[in-house]
Amino acid sequence: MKNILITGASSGIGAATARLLASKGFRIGLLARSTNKLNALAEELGDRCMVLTCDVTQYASVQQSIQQFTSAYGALDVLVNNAGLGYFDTLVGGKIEEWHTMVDVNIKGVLNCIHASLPALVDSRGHVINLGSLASHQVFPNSGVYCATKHALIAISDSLRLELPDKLRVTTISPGSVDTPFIMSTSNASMLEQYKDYFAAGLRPEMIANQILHAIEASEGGVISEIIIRPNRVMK
Ligand code: NJP
Repeated sequence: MKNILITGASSGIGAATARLLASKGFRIGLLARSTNKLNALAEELGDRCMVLTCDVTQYASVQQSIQQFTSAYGALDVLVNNAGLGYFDTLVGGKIEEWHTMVDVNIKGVLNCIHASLPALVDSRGHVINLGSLASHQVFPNSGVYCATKHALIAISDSLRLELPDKLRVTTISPGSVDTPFIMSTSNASMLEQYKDYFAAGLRPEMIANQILHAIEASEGGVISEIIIRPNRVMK
């Protein structure tokens, strides 16, 4: 049974993934900042999971969480780098603090988790799964900085794969819009109004969880390096 750490497990795709993987008998580390939400999820999932309250932008806290996880479970087999956020806005009207936050969480947070867990992952010949996006491949209006952060994840995934081809499996999961609280971070009221229904009509988070499970269960000798999953509708 694999030991799997999921960042951003308190909500949306991360919580759906934790539910699915726990139902398959994996041991799960639930990492995010919202302790109450994580505790509620842990109660639902039973004793095969642990709560790790952590802000991925804080390297010392990430290190401590990974240490806690490996001490308790003996190994780390899969890191799901799912914590992330996006603020919809134009570049011209955008807020610098929001740009910094997206870079801090979506890029530096992912790098913090990879750096702190790489020795354990190499030991277990483990698997890194990074939550990219269609925005890793395409630039959409009103989300330039978010798209830049998700483009960076492709470079990070590809670099890991190139450097450690026989020691690490690396997968990028790139969804289109998913119906989660993700869009609610947007502070620009007219953008929120513009995109709310669009995200509500997106993929179900459970569909992304299924793809993460599929990548984890892929047979040895082959690696699913990327999965792109889009809602089957016309893009506006
Ligand atoms: O969003 P949401 P999703 N430290 O808001 C956590 C990507 N994606 O599930 O800390 C630690 O429900 C936050 O936890 P908390 C997206 O870019 C989405 O949709 O307690 N954790 C929560 O658990 C992201 O990478 C769509 O507030 C931090 C989680 O992140 C991933 O999917 C489309 C944190 C966010 O849950 C999951 O997003 C797409 C921090 N500093 C890609 N900051 C989409 N929804 O349409 C946030 O292509 N979190």
